[in-house]
Amino acid sequence: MSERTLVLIKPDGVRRGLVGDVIGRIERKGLKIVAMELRTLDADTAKAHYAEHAERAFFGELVEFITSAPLVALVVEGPRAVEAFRALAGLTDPVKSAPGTIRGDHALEIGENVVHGSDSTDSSAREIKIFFPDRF
Ligand code: DAT
Ligand code: MG
Repeated sequence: MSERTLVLIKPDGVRRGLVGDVIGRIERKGLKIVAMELRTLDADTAKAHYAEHAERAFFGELVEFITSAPLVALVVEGPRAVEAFRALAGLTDPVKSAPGTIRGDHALEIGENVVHGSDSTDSSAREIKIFFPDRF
């Protein structure tokens, strides 16, 4: 059964010229891009997106970073798209991520780990509504 996930190519990924790499991996996997936009987030949108982390010590830094420069937001669709993209992305900690994954190939720091992918279909529904309120 087809599902949708929200993918972000975070400001570090855009700044480092990794948009093509990430999109290429999504397409080669067979997932379909059904929405895509380059934009700079305002603080309220960033806080809404990361609401589950509001009490964490790194929340301020996280909001600062994700609003610091343009990111690319995508809605990606396919069979088990949530799990499929999380597998492409690798683990939250890039050093623990296997080479061959986006984070395993491109990052060293937890705070600058190139991409976001929704962690469940409940999360993807919530996140897609934040980024593309009128589209789905
Ligand atoms: P993921 O992005 O793999 O879903 P998460 O939802 O636990 O990970 O955290 C969201 C983002 O917050 C993560 O991509 C980077 C940042 N983050 C998580 N844990 C962190 C930590 N211990 N220190 C700094 N930033 C952290
Ligand atoms: Mg998460």
